[in-house]
Amino acid sequence: MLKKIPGTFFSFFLIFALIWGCGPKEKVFRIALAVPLTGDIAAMGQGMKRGAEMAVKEANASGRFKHRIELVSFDDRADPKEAVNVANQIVSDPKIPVVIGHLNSGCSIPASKVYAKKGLPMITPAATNPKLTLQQMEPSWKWARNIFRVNTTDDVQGQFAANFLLAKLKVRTVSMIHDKTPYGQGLAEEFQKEFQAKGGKVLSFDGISIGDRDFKALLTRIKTMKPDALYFGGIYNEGGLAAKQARELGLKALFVSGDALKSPEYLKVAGAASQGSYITNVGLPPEKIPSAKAFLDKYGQEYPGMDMQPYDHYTYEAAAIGLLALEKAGIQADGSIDRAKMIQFLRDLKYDGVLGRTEFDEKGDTKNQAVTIYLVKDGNFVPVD
Ligand code: ABU
Repeated sequence: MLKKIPGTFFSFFLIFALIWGCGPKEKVFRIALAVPLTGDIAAMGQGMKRGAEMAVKEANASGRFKHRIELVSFDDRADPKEAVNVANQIVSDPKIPVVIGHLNSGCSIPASKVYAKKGLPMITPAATNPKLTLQQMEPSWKWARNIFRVNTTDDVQGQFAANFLLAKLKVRTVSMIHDKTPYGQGLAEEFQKEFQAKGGKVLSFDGISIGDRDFKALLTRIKTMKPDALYFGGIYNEGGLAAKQARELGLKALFVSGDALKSPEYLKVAGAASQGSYITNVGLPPEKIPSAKAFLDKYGQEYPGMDMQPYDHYTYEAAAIGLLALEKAGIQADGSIDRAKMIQFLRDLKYDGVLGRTEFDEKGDTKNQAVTIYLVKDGNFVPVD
């Protein structure tokens, strides 16, 4: 009989732990992160995960929450269908007050409707296609305006690049390549509109596909047109190969692209051909924002030797803002989450963080419309004043 006591005690302990630790009374909130964690652009998604991890770690260490905060990461593989699957999993968890993501505009747009139907606030730190937030202003949008974005958009970024090329680099003609995604094509179209409106000439406008690896036939045709610049709308794998093959073919045009090439991965794929490229990114360089210093120092300590990807600090900020909305407006007396109150809190937000001041306009876009252009010099992105 005595021998049985420890076993019985252990069983009781186990049942108690299961009910208390993992059951409905568990004192935990889960911040969802939905980004590509595997596949061709996983490097950017993994960087975003590091940013979100830092925000969650800080929230737990601060003692602001009676609940433990957990980060739950979902891999959308940069695939719109998978993004919708992931979104359905996220909205079915009542312990999730907010979703941070997605990276791709092509994933964010379809997933956002799943979140909207359940009133779940969504904060993207990376998707730049303007339609993501604009769709909420349509009369057909029947739900709360739940979508927020801490980075500015491709209309702003495309216009900035067009004006910089015309005014500062005296570029008059461009050939354009895009990857036919809402981001790559959308950004290229915004650039094209502004460039032509200001007197520039677009000599060609061609779509390639994600996963294509050989652009030599297209680049050989473009070479015969002798453009001053080659503008690429897309992500670093295809963009890096296009830059590399253009150089190999002796195409002299300046290589220009957007935020999804502001990644160490672009430098690796393009190699020496990255030298002299001009790459825009949304926002100011974090090194130039005094309030970002603590984040940058901590990032170096937490992830020594890891290069920052373009959206790590944006994801940190988005997660920090989501957590603030949870703390100040979301948690109800009975421990449940009021997502509608969180959305209202985000509408009224004035937040000073690693991106500088974040306030959202009526669409849910940040009012911070800074864009920076970087020149690649000796394997580094150097901001151009
Ligand atoms: N912003 C560039 C990559 C993500 C996207 O908008 O598709």
